[in-house]
Amino acid sequence: MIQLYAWDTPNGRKISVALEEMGLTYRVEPVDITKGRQFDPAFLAISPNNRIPAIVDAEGPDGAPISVFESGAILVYLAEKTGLFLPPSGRGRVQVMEWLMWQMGGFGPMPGQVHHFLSVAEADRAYGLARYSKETHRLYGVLDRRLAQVAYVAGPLSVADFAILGWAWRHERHQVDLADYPQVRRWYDRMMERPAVQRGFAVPLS
Ligand SMILES: N[C@@H](CCC(=O)N[C@@H](CS)C(=O)NCC(=O)O)C(=O)O
Repeated sequence: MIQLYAWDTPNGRKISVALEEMGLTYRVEPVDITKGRQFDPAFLAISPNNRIPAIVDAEGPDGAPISVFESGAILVYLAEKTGLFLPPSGRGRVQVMEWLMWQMGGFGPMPGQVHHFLSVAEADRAYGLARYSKETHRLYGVLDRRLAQVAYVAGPLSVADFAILGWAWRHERHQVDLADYPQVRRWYDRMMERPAVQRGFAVPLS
């Protein structure tokens, strides 16, 4: 049994989608980040950066419990545990890692800043919103060009798609119209048609 510490956010949804796609049994432990529960000492013991998501797997690699924080590390951990959605070596693995790191370093932090600047007083908004919106659109363009060449970001369906999907799910909130990115639209619709993805987005996280 895996415990998923999460909230209903892009980074939380990446993991619920992955757990469903991998067919793993898990229990959700909601961490209400709107009430500061991410600073509770018990949560900090497994997630020292006071962010969701985190997991505790009662059966770690050596049979003993293990906790994992950072969504990218969790996705790699779960993929290696199950042998799914991440090749064990070679070029295929490199491509998954490239696109997973691309998401973790950009396609998440940048739209996240758009969400932030949309929420601040108008007087404080203009520079930050313009800067991070421009960068968010650049990243959607990168993704669109990639998806013109391949069905999924790393070729076969992988944990990198789950990571990117968590943020693309919020495209309306960061004011991106998928009609401007037709390859992303095609990929997004195809991903969202998957029954396990639908379960991953439906499971209550809050
Ligand atoms: N790099 C981290 C980012 C996680 C993150 O930013 N989580 C947000 C919710 S999506 C959070 O927990 N925020 C609480 C806070 O800022 O204190 C990951 O991918 O796991």
